[in-house]
Amino acid sequence: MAQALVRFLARQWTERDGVERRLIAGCMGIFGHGNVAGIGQALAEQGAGTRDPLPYYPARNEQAMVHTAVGYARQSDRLSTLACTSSIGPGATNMVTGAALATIDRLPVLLLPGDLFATRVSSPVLQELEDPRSYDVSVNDCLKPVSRFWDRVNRPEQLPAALLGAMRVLADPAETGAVTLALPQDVQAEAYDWPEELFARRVWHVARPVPEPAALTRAAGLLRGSRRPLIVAGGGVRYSGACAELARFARRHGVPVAETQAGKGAVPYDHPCAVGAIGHTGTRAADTLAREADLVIGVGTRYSDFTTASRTLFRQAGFLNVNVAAFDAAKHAAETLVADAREALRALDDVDWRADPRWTARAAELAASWQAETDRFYGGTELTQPVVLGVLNAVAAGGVVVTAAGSMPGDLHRLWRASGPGQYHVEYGYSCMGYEIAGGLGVKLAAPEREVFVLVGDGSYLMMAQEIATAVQEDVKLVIVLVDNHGFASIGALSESVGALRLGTAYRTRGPDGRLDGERLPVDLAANAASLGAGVLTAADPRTLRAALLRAVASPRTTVVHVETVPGPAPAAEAWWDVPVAEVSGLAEARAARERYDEAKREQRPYL
Ligand SMILES: Cc1ncc(C[n+]2csc(CCOP(=O)(O)OP(=O)(O)O)c2C)c(N)n1
Ligand SMILES: [Mg+2]
Repeated sequence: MAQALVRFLARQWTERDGVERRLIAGCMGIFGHGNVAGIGQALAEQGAGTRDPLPYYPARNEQAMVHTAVGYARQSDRLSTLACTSSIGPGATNMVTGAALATIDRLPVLLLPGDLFATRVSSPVLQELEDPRSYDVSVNDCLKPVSRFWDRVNRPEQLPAALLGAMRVLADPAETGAVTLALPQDVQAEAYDWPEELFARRVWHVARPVPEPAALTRAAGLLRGSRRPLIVAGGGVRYSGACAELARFARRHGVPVAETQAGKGAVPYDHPCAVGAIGHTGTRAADTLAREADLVIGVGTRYSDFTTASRTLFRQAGFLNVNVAAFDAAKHAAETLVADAREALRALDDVDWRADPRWTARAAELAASWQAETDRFYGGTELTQPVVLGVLNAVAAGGVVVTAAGSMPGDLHRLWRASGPGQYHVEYGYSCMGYEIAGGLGVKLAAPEREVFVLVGDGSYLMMAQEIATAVQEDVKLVIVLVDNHGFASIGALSESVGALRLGTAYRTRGPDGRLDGERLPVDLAANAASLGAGVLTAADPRTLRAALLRAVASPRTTVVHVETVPGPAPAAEAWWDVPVAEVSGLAEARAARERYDEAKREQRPYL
């Protein structure tokens, strides 16, 4: 059965706009009982005699290999991804976090956890959960709520339907996410007479649904009634390949374009209508316009709380949502265009209408003043985090910057200048510490021609640095900028702002009074990176940082540039984020925080 599965996966293709790609371009994995004798044996046996072998990439941690598959899928605009095979038990549950990330980020990954014997003859097996209420439960059931498709193949006969169901969801732009096929270990090893057609080359045509005429008429009516429109561009713009259409639509109709984390880079930062990041991590330009806009045109966005500033940002606007997923289109009681972003923008482009020219001009002025502010943040002489980003931004032109959690996503969202699609890769649906290096590996596997710059904080690095070894093994070159501020700068600041006194957010030893306020931990992250096989460079000021980055770019091997940052000016939030504060407390700090919270909360709207 596992041999059939591997053979099938190697024969699946996607097609969009006449271009065909392998749907499953390879398989990440870690072997143990539950996959070594099934899929492991099948992967080992394929090869010379097979026309399209499935490349195999051994990883170090199962969560990380799902991140790698996600990075691969996102860089491939969801048209190609990787499979991930794990043993039963901990190998499988390690994938739960990666699966949640993929599903939240609307990115296709195929998970193949091993499972208990379908016959149950050897139960309880090593790592079996043993639910006393039902023998039909295994730890793989944890993957159900985080998967868009989940099936357990209890008999070989079930495999063909399970595979077709899995491929349909992986190739469906509206329904995609993690797809799990739980594979009982005995069934993987069973023989079965498969129909030859199962192994025929199969092409999954990725749909570009066009807008319904009546919905288009309603949308045109909304546009004509708007004088102060604002586009919120999400990840869907890029996945649909609609960046050029968006740039043209914005210019032609004079509509400012603000971007979410997933949408950043949809239009070049210097496009005449670009106003940059929106929301809690937004620019003053975009957030000011958001407060005044009379119509928000959401394109391919899921409207996370960071985008809407927890529903405080849009005060006068109605919503027109273009989304291939009806679920996202319907948010905020919007007028909906359930369609592919490129098709919808082409159709809307024909509407004879323009925004108020004073609004368009004001947006351009606000954007220019934000660019001047970015220059100020980028231009310091000390190694603050914005200065690190500025030096990197100048070196990284044309490359891809990758990060996920901590204080860098916010600074990057506001400051980073992306001049084209696919240059900005911040995982912010799950904002998962540990995504950075593993995800960057996936980006580079998908786009070997591009320089990939991974930005990782010391906290995230300590959570999941081990995939450096996988990058070394695969001779996949990453430039990893390790930004060391000795703890959780982001959560430290958040903790202070909610009256939690920065508890547990700095990496310190216990002091004499038992608090974690002693010496800095004697942890040498540069030595750690070198031990995993990376080249290591350090930088102490902007000049040496630039030199180190240029050396890392010139080097053929994965290189970690270790930077210790100093506290300094950084762009502040222009809009709120709802993090509830203790309603009663003995601490004056918490009481003051609650007062600020109650004040901000008054601005929250239901968007009905
Ligand atoms: C897996 C996971 N655990 C916890 C969090 C909550 N969290 C967000 S940022 C952060 C600290 C990140 O520290 P670091 O990587 O050093 O970045 P810095 O905040 O210092 O920039 C934490 C704990 C998270 N996002 N992901
Ligand atoms: Mg840190």
